[in-house]
Amino acid sequence: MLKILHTADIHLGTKFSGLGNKGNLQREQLRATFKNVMATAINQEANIVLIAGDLFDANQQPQRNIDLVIEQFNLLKENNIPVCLIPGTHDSLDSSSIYRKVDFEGKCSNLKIFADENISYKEYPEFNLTVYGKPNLSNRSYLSPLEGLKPSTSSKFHIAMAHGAFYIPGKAEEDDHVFKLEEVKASGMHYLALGHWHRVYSCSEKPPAWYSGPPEWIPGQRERGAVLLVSLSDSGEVKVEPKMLGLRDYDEVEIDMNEIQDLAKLKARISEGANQNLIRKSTLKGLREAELIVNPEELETDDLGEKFFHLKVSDESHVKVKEISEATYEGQFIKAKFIKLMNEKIASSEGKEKEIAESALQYGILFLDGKEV
Ligand SMILES: [Mn+2]
Repeated sequence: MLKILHTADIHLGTKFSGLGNKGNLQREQLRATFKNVMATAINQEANIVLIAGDLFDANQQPQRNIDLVIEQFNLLKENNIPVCLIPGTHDSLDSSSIYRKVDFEGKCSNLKIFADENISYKEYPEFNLTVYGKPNLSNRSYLSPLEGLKPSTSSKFHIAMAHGAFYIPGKAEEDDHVFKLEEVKASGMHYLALGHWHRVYSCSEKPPAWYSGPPEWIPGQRERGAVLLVSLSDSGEVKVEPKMLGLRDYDEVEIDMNEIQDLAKLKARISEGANQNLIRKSTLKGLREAELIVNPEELETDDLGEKFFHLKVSDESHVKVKEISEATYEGQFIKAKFIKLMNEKIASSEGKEKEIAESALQYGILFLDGKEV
């Protein structure tokens, strides 16, 4: 039995400037979760650790992140655990790559970085395993990271690492290091450890090919990532067990202001399910009563904001105009005409279309009154 810890997209050095004064805390948490990933490999007695790209968020890194990686890889070494990595799209193997500036392999004898332009491999006879991979040479490429992949040794187990986008018709951008299901199927691998997509996702059952996602929350991520504990039995059976190690979580809540009568109700809605490790983006939509004054910045920083790790409130709602009738705007030809036309439209439509027409009337009046819409 062979046990692998597969991680990717850790993005050490992410700045988190969108988190304001909490950015520093999340930068530290990213480092802490990385340590936790390595500790998990040791606790779970993994035979090997695979990092499928984007260990770093950028090729420019503070020395302390470089030191952290070296320290942690050496911790694996003390526990007789080798580690393989490929440069991804954020830490690609270009001319200014961090992997050219720092001799990680010289400082961590248990580390293999796949740096050949084409697929290369490393054998681990003690595990009857061969690992395959190639680096991303730039942020963008039309080449498949699986091109040329095939079993090249007599090992029992063959495992590949790749960093790129799984081809889904109409979804993938052609120059995003795209690979196809056919390539996965024809690879002859027992498992493919993928990086690049920031979510846990299985592309193929046979052979299993998984994205792990980032272990800790990074900007733009909507679903929790994990590390994957992959066990391969002698009979060739593969088991993939996602383990959520990240501390911080993220969600988005949209609030229809048509349903909110006062500030207390608004606060109650925003704080539903709040916790100290949650990053929440609340967007206020629709039409709101004129009496209800909303100040996003105040909401973010007062007792409401303190219920979250970070709260962002965006106000996209508009004040409802009371009793719009032609009579109100008598003598104002354009407004009166607009109201007449819109009221006809409202009367003659139903369902979603009616709602849109009603909003259009409200927004149109705001606009004609010279308000910012
Ligand atoms: Mn990434």
